[in-house]
Amino acid sequence: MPANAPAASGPGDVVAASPVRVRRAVGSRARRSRPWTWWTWCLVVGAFVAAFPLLMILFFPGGSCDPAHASEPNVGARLRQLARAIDAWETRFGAYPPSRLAAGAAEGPEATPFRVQPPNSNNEGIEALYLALDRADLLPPEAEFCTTNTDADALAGPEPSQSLLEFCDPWGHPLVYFVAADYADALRDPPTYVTEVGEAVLALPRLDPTRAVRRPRSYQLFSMGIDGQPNTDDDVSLEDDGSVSGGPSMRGGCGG
Ligand SMILES: [Ca+2]
Ligand SMILES: [Ca+2]
Repeated sequence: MPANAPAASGPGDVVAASPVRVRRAVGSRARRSRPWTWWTWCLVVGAFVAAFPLLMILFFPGGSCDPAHASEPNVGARLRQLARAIDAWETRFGAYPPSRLAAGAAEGPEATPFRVQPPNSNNEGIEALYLALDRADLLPPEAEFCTTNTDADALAGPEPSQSLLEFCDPWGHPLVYFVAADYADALRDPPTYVTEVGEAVLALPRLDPTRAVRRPRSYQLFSMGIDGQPNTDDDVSLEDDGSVSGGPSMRGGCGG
């Protein structure tokens, strides 16, 4: 041992004699308590952003009328939910729900005429569908998130305060509904629908390339699409086999 080396006679002396080991111990404690680095935050934020769409689908499967959440898959899911309710109504009453409010006098439960305040025939098909499903207690669970009242009307009579609602697409436009019995009248005199921005448009039953009416023995239910104009290329509709077609991204096989 060199003459000037300190004597290692106890634990405190060992630490004092090993400065490198002391620095390593101090460095290890510093690493354990060091706050997250910028790349750790990037990983966490990136994982949340990637998972956000999945969380939205899990918690809001039917989408909403908020245009910020609009997408073709959402409107496809919504059309299918309504199709299941319409089929249930048909099974119970032996006919598809009416697309005329006056038909409430002859079809469905509590068969009484529906009177509208202020008097109007806007959005009539989809309003009649909403009322039919509502009175049969067949509204989809998500209905409260996908209704609107673009023409600001209400039922008159025994329920004066009940708004006359329409099912809407994710862009806030009313869905269009026709039952087959009303196709001919609608082709001669197209009903008026009021879009999310208050524009009045005329909606026709959809035709196939041979100019024949689609779904001739049941009903038609479709979204006017993001342009808010019926019978254009971006419409999203329910087909005979229960699939959903139309809209820019639907052509690629996105079934909603
Ligand atoms: Ca209405
Ligand atoms: Ca359209």
